[in-house]
Amino acid sequence: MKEVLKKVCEAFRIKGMFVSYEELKVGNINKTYRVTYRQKDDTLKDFIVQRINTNVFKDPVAVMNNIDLVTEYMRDEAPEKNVLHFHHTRDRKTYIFDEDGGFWRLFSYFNSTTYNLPENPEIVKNAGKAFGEFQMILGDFDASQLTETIPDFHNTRKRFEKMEADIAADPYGLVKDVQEEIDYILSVKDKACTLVDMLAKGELPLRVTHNDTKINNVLFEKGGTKALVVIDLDTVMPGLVAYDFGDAIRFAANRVDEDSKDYEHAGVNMEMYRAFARGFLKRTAKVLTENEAATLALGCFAITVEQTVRFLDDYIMGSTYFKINYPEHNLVRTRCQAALAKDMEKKLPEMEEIVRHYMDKYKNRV
Ligand code: GN1
Ligand code: MG
Repeated sequence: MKEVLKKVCEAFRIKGMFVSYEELKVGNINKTYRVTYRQKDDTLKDFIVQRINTNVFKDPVAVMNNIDLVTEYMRDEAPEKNVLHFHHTRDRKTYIFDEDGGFWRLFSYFNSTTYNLPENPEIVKNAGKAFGEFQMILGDFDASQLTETIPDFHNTRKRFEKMEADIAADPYGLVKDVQEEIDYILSVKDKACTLVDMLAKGELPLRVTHNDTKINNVLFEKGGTKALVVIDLDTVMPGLVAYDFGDAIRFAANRVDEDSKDYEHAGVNMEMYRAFARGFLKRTAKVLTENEAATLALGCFAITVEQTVRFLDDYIMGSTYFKINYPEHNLVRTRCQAALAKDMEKKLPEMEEIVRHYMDKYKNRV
């Protein structure tokens, strides 16, 4: 691995001496390494080197073009903010292909801390602000410039259709073991598809969204609560604001980790929900439409059901999409998401009330 990483770093014109590398176990899709170089002045400098999963991102060049456009726009629009900085090769590209067709990119490492299940509401509120702000900075970005790198990424109805076809095909004979999960998901199909149906009817606007608002995609100052930068721009595409809001809640306000087998304890931590809603709405309340505000809480449920569908579908199809550590990993993830979705359904009125509260509070502030 060392030789491969060294070559990638050389292609991106990293100077000095290769010291060490470490694979970072983050993300379910790409491979990520932190590489350390000793520079001329004897100091150490870290870089993040990533191999993009081209099974998931079929057109990785388009992914990088999207990122170039978005980061350039953000630097121009909000020069005081941190933005990811991808390094260029000699021929001014932000990526290289290796001899095996592997697709690589490199960016400077931020000395920072990430959180998966923060217990401190201040951190969650600040993540809400960071994602809300991200949304606002890109408010006037011309979405038609972006390639839809994963078509229908958060089209919940299409996700259901694909899963139902895969259940019918059942190539590995696994369906018989997951009937309970299937029954639950299908029973909430229409409710979970409410937002995409509203979008199709023109009742919700399409915005430029992040589409992967897990809290570990926000880097915080080392050991602290201040958000530094939003990362993982691979899926920045046109989307629904409620799905960005919802995906963040799905991950950061769950009582247990996404990979947890402790399904019984999965559920919304309302303190964290409130904290995120507060931060997010502080930044976005002024521009959200009535319908958007009214569907933010439902968006949490919708994206959680969608994620259940995606994990279950991958399980049925032999787990080729999400990285797994053991054969039932995607089934465990399915059960955990389903338990969270059930708890969200119960708490929906309370979740809606909290959104309304912060909408009223921040909408008319100057
Ligand atoms: C994947 O790789 P990561 O962790 O950034 C996935 C998201 C899922 C998430 C679930 C391109 O994100 O959509 O919500 O796993 N990314 C892609 O943890 O499918
Ligand atoms: Mg991602």
